[in-house]
Amino acid sequence: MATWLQLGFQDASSPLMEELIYFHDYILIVLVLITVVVFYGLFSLLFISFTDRFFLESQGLETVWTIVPAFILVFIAFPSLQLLYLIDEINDPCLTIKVIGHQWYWSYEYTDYCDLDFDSYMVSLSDLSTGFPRLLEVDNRVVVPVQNSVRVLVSSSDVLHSWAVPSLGVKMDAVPGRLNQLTFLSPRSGVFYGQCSEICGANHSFMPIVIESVPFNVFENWVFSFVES
Ligand SMILES: [Cu+2]
Repeated sequence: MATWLQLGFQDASSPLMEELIYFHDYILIVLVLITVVVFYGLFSLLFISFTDRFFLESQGLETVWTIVPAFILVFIAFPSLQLLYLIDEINDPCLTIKVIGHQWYWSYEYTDYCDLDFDSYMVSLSDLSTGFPRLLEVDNRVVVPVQNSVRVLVSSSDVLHSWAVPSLGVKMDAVPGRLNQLTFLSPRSGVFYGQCSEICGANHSFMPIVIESVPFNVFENWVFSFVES
């Protein structure tokens, strides 16, 4: 969960997010190096008196400042593509959840074990218990088994929404008439918060996502309790 004045990413709760943060840090190192070199060049132009104002053409110099950036771009492009394909990987999921975006709540369907479906509304401020995060808690959480690959099918019944959980490193557009797919795996138990990430109307800010990652037997009990009630 994001905390007050947090500027960086949330802590990773999935291998995917760990890779994303690692890639982000790597890009930042490249970025800082380039910025330093460019600014050094700019300021040295202002302050040194050795500049040759009649220096017109240099094939050698132009070759160098074309090849070097191209080389740097290759070193960014390959890890980027690798990560892109890693995100798309569907690796034998143990569970499939269908998520439908509505104005303004999410509904979830578990159809692997039985016909289990429910709506997930935000808990309003007046109903919120002490200790729960404001505008992020929902009445029905999405419960998933820990250490298992979970596939999520995302769609919408009305307008564009986006199902996003930052600490798991997932964000998928919910498009009416289209079924999008993502997978995540949470190696640790916990509660992960997310929000709709595509502006969808007046209550866009009030349709959060809460994922509860629990051991498999707890997950089974949750499924049974749902079916019995
Ligand atoms: Cu929205």
